Amino acid sequence: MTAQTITITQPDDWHVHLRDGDMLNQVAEYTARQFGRAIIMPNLAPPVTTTALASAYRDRILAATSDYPDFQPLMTAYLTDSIAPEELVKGHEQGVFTAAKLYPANATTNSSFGVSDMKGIYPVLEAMQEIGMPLLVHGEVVDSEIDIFDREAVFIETIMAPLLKDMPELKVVFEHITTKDAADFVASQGDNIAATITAHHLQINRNDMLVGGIKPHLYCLPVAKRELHRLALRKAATSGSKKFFLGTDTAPHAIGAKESACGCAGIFSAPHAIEVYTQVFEEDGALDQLEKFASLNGPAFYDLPVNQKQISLVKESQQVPATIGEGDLTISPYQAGEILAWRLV
Ligand code: OTD
Ligand code: ZN
Ligand code: ZN
Repeated sequence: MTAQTITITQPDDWHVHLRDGDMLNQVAEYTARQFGRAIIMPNLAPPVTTTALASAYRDRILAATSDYPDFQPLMTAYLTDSIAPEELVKGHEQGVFTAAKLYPANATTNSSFGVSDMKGIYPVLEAMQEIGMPLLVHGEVVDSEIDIFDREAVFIETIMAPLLKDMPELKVVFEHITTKDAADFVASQGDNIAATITAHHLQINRNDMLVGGIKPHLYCLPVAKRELHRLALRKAATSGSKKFFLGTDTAPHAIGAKESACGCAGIFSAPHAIEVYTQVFEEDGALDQLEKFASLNGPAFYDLPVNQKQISLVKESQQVPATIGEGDLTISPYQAGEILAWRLV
């Protein structure tokens, strides 16, 4: 008997952290070997705030992925309190910036330059609304009084809903949603609002991270929530709704930075991302919806053509390596040492 195989349009990853320097060179090919395009997050230190910085970063990514010459990094601008609307419009017109990223100040890794006052960047958001440039949002409030597990739900109420009321035509991607609240909110909005969902948030809940010993490699932001939220995310991803698409939020940190008294947030899921998503869709009896989520809904939202190539996955088990990379940059990948059901051909 030959193993089951599925073939789909090549997917894209609509949310990726590739880092820079040696780490970039170590991790970038894992994304480029699976995905046609990737939305590149701008949270470098210092962040990618200008067209010139983004253009130079894109060149470094292209150099790091030269074995995959068809791979296209799509760049994003990091919004700050002081970014000028003209800079964004210029970068978008020149084909450098595909989108702009909103980090509430200090919400996640390298986000201290993020936005502290939404109203302060309204001129920027109005310009984006005007030219149809998507706003990508890390949707968590950062107020110290708000419980970490409630930060996404409170963001919807206090920031996202008022923003969409003021900017009804703005295209917004609610990135890496982790709650039923966010899935329901996105589903209830117009076609200009969509969301990415990570592979890990479809598989893990907060017990996986905290029960039986703390698992630092499953710590990320937004943090995994309770089981009812995981189930709601699976329902949204596999529903066939064009509002939900693939974004791994792969975010590599060296093992030492994760296994620490103050461990960094981030899960490195790039090496086997498409296999993990495929497994999730198969488990939910929704393999027929995988191509929409992974390869069609994203380009439709971003007004880009779908990829010409196809990829195939075969139902053959494989073991995720215990570690990836070398020396100081050794990383523990998502599901290190575990067995996956599918393999990218
Ligand atoms: N979450 N880690 C990182 C970013 C994401 O919020 C995110 O997009 C990172 O390390 O850059 C993380 O846990
Ligand atoms: Zn984020
Ligand atoms: Zn991210």
